[in-house]
Amino acid sequence: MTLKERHDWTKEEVLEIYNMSMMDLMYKAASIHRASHDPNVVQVSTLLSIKTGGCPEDCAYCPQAARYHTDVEAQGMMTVDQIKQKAIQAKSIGSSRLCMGAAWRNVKDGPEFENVLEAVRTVNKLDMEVCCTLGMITENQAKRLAEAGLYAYNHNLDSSEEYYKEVISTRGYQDRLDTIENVRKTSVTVCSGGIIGMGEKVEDRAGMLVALSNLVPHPESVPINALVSVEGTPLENQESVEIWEMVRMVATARIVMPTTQVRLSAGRTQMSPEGQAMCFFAGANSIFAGDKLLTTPNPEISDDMKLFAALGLNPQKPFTKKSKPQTVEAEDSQYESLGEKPKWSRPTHSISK
Ligand code: SAM
Ligand code: DTB
Ligand code: SF4
Repeated sequence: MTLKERHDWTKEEVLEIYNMSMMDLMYKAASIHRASHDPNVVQVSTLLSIKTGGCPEDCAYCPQAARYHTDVEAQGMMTVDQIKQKAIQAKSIGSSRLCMGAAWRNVKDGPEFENVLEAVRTVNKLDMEVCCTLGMITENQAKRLAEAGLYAYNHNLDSSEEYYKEVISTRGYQDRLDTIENVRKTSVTVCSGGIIGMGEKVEDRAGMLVALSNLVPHPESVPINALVSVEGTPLENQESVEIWEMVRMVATARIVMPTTQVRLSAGRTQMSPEGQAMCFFAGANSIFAGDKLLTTPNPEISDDMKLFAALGLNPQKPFTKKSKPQTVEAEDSQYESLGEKPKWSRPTHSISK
């Protein structure tokens, strides 16, 4: 069965899928999943916060926003050597990808970005897929990351365009789309998804999936996060999502974006092994492993491996979906730091949360 990538899903169609009977929904999603993926293989990635906290943005869900009083201790940029050690550790637990996160609104040209580029070169040479999530980036910054050997760039749409305004006021949805477009001008793959459980309506979840599936081509990976409600953030009292909602969201993402890797991301500590198994059956084929996400807890690797063994799942090998990028050394680089001062938007609304 070859499945045509559709970019014209309507919100009504997506809602109809999301609201199907659970048995029909899981069966449909699992059938579509099998046409493009090995159902017994799950990608394992490790997250690493290379610059933590102190972020100027007001994302209502995020423990790293400087303006909220959370337990997160701000930490400056890690050295390349520290990052390399963490990458080696991640590889030893079976991760094929390292995703490096920085609590930045956007990338600024300068020594910290040069450090990130060097870290990308170093981790790519360890034969791991390298992903970065650094906030908004320009075309030149995306090209420099690609040259260093970046495999993927994560930049989430987070919710529907309408609900985004309720949880973030310091940047606009279009800035997110523009960054994704900048990544698309390079060979770097796109990782973009969002969060459920922030108080949004089911229509917003459908709206987010429509926005993601409108991207041409579809993002190679789509993380579905369940909100981790952190004390001190505006969303601290949000009730955790029910597993059924997670299964529905994963299954719907799988159906509208058949060849994408759908990642069961934040929120797994709240999910039973059986609940996670349902998500894998419904088309999730990627997880974050290791006892920490960026700043919040994640299941122990030993528990994940027990679950993999019980279900007969195998970790995906690196570069299964796309070949390893070449690393161009700094001295041979075609693109230089432009010292850009991009004008990312400054919306004027305030958030209701
Ligand atoms: N600062 C960069 C940015 O916002 O693009 C990169 C790091 S940011 C922490 C990456 C993503 O983590 C966010 O877009 C959001 O989807 C997710 N995230 C942050 N806090 C979360 C939380 N409490 N629960 C679930 N997901 C969260
Ligand atoms: C994504 O969609 N989820 C990850 C990754 N991309 C960067 C981040 C989850 C963060 C959860 C909150 C924390 O640990 O700080
Ligand atoms: Fe900053 Fe990213 Fe957290 Fe928003 S999600 S506050 S941009 S680290």
